[in-house]
Amino acid sequence: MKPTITAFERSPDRGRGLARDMRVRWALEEVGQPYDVRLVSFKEMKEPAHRALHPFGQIPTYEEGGLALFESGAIVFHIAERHAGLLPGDPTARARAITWMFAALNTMEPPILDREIATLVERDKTWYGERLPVLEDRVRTRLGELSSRLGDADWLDGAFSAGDLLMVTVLRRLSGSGLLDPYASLCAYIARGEARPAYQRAFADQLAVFTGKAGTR
Ligand code: GTB
Repeated sequence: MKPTITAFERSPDRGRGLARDMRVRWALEEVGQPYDVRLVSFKEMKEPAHRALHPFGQIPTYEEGGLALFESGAIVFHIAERHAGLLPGDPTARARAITWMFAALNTMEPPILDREIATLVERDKTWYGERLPVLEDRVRTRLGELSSRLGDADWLDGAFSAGDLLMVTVLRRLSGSGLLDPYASLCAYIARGEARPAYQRAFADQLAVFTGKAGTR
């Protein structure tokens, strides 16, 4: 059955692929699963019909037959479990790839998000100038640790996996911040992810929403 996902009708990122439907689109493209997209406004997201799918009134959601999911990580995991291509078959390699999915969302994303939120909503606070360097140091610490682990490998643990997919989407949230600049291997890692044909299709589709040229796949 063809799944339907939700995405912003008008994404605040202006088509830069930073909203979390991007990771779901990318996962679906990696496994070759066609999907439909239902675009929702900020108002619709908070209405009962959408909250029945997503208790927090957000995007993305995923509907497939009688199944309704929210949380981008859970959706990507579901896609990776149901289709070949995003998780290794070997049980131990699979467990390690899943560990990287959690690391992306639970260890890397929180400090990146804390910094991003501060730059968006705390700029006018008297303490912003003191807080920002603290938040940026926390991000740098994680980037340094991740960079050390990646070394000169292409992907975090052998072949490309859902762990890399989530990690690349999380790291992309730092684009334009300058924080990635000292980490050439992480920049190359992101570029490798972005060069994947499945990423490019997903990116083009979410950009088409912004430019008003969207269809369904
Ligand atoms: N933990 C949830 C998940 O992973 O699915 C978080 C979902 C979430 O934060 N959704 C956001 C949302 O619906 C969109 S992605 N926000 C509306 C609301 O809460 O009312 C977050 C996002 C938004 C904008 C940008 N941007 O402009 O760059 C980037 C990321």
